Amino acid sequence: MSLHSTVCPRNCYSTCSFKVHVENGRIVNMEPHPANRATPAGVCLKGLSYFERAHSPDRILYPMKKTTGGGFERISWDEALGTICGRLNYFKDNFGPHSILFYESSGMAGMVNDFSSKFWEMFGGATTTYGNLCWPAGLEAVRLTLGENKHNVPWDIENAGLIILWGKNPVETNIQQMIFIEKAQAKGAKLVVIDPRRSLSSERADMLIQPRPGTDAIIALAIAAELIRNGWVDPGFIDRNVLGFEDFKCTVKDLTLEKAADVAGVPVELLKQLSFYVGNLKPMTIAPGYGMQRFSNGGQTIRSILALNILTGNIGKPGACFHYANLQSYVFDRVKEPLSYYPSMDSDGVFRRGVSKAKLAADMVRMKIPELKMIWVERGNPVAQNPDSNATLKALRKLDFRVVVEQFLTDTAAEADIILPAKNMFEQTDIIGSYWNPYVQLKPKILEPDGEVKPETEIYYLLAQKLGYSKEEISKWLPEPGDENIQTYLKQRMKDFPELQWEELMDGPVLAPGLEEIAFSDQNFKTPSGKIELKSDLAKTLWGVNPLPTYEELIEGEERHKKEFPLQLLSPNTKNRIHSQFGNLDIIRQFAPTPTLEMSSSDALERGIADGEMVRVFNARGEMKVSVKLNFSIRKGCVSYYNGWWLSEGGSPNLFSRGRETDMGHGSAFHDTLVEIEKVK
Ligand SMILES: Nc1nc2c(c(=O)[nH]1)N[C@H]1C(S)=C(S)[C@@H](COP(=O)(O)OP(=O)(O)OC[C@H]3O[C@@H](n4cnc5c(=O)[nH]c(N)nc54)[C@H](O)[C@@H]3O)O[C@H]1N2
Ligand SMILES: Nc1nc2c(c(=O)[nH]1)N[C@H]1C(S)=C(S)[C@@H](COP(=O)(O)OP(=O)(O)OC[C@H]3O[C@@H](n4cnc5c(=O)[nH]c(N)nc54)[C@H](O)[C@@H]3O)O[C@H]1N2
Ligand SMILES: [Mo]
Repeated sequence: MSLHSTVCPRNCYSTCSFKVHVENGRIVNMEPHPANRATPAGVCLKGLSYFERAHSPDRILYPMKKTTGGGFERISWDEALGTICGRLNYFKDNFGPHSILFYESSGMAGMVNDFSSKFWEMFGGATTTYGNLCWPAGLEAVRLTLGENKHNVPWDIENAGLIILWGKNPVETNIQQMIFIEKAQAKGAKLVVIDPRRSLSSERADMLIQPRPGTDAIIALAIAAELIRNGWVDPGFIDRNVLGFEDFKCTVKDLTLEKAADVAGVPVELLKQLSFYVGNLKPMTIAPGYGMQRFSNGGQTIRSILALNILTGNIGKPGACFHYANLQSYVFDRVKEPLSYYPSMDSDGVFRRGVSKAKLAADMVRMKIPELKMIWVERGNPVAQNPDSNATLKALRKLDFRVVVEQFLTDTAAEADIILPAKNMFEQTDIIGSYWNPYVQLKPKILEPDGEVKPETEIYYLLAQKLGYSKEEISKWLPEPGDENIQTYLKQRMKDFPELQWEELMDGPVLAPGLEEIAFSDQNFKTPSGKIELKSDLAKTLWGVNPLPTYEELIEGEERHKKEFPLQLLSPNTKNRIHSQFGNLDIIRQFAPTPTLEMSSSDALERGIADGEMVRVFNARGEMKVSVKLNFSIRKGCVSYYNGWWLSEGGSPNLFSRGRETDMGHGSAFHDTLVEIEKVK
């Protein structure tokens, strides 16, 4: 038996460290890794399901090709790569390399992913994507205001006197954060949750405010105005550090709590109480979620909420923090959110072209000169996870050829002409950063894959050989097959950081070099003015939004749509999945066997719908039939359906979402979505 330290590479805040015991090529046990102060409790249910996931009978273990009947049959690697090579050459010769779309997403984190882009660069380019489905509106909002995305270490929340989970549901999405929240509560901290749903996190809270979705900015701005009126601000901090306070004060001065309560549909008493808390309970940590910024006004909303930390001086001190994203552990790769990759001839003479992830379907169809002919999908499930599933299916079907690298037969893999079997987390060495905990972590290769699974690096290497590139040429771009070559590459990259030693990383997590436990404690802000930019001219220049934080009405929330499709569809994350992963495993299915839509009893009553009945959910873009669960915990006028369900399991919430970008950062406004619901007769 052997024991290994490793880290979960899923796209999740926690990025838990854990130890695995391996016997006869299989995992037999897992335990928490005590060296990670942020994740001492070990992995969640999904982590435990890695037992099943690694050896699931449903896992794709061999290259497959689509049969004429629409099913899949096993083929050899030689045939798979030969076919792909033929198509790549044909499209490149006849239409140019940009007729091929390289689509990658967030299914597996790690530095080694960079080699995928290297292959396409070697190939002569390809159309790629820009933006991101997840968090970029908020990232850009924080970057514009504070200059950088970083926050205090997770365990610092214990020092807070007031914690606001503003549109974040850590009981499901960041379970380890609850450890520190509960410690703070034990010391007397107040916990406030702001969420249209009575989420599992709100069960632990002192106060729950349930706003109409997309109205958080007006709540934050009205509270800001109240703080200014009552003198509950920190003038010393503002004088020293803040640009634009007077302008801000001027724009919010007439905004009342009554007005915000009216727009957001919440009791004004709660806003009064919350204003008092924000102004008087110190220090304050606000943990804003990513769910809340997936609206057309998402960036401005995050800027508005951040204003509360700024006015009260709750930045750069223990317990005082805006916990959006902590990118301090990405030491190798300062996360760069590309502003845009519109077709351009760059100064290096290379033609680059990108499609927006948020508008994937529409952009794919729109591409001309050259038109898209082929897609290569890796680490993503765009049919289920990108907006407007029906449009995505249509765009995929319009292509001549589709390759999907996958572990399971997802909705996207089902569209492929060729599926290549993808590695899992135990089958290749990599280094993993986290956007929440502050460690650099090593994920060693500890299992030989079942079947004929190969990591992407090897797939690309073999493909390059098939395409006729010489060994010398390939070696400029890709490592030779074999995990030892990956390790050599990672060790090479680590040379810049003497604090990071391979042997230590093999034992467990290592704090990121240069880590600031209390972010911004030096009051150094990397904005154009060097101050916190409450007023950001860059916000206007780059994104055309007001330089000051403002409240903007949601686009799809206009009255004309409200009549036809009166219900706002929320599609939050569930503890049972990471997006579209894990739901197909038996261990998870026992807790979530079938997709269910949550609806308020009062909306159901108006439609003659009873608990447990089948309903038809529909809007202009799609429909699905699922069972309904009635409760009083969701705000009237909203319905909720977890994202991650596959179309083939009953329906994705993205059947209804529109491909639309957020106000900044090229994010995706998934939650600006309206539907109607009727009983299935
Ligand atoms: N178990 C699990 N954990 C995960 C993930 C997962 O899929 N499963 N995904 C990871 C990833 S990639 C991400 S991006 C994060 C997301 O982490 P979170 O942001 O915590 O997750 P969400 O469920 O998207 O949104 C949180 C809450 O926002 C609420 N909400 C929706 N609209 C509004 C609004 O207008 N205002 C307010 N105030 N609240 C609103 C929802 O009801 C939901 O309860 O989680 C990460 N962790
Ligand atoms: N309606 C709605 N839609 C949403 C959201 C929402 O809140 N509402 N949230 C959005 C957010 S925040 C995110 S982050 C995205 C996530 O959406 P995606 O980025 O598409 O991620 P996943 O669904 O987690 O994983 C995609 C696939 O990667 C595969 N995979 C795992 N490891 C590997 C590997 O090593 N190699 C290869 N080739 N494949 C691998 C998995 O099997 C899985 O099928 O969804 C977005 N979609
Ligand atoms: Mo995400």
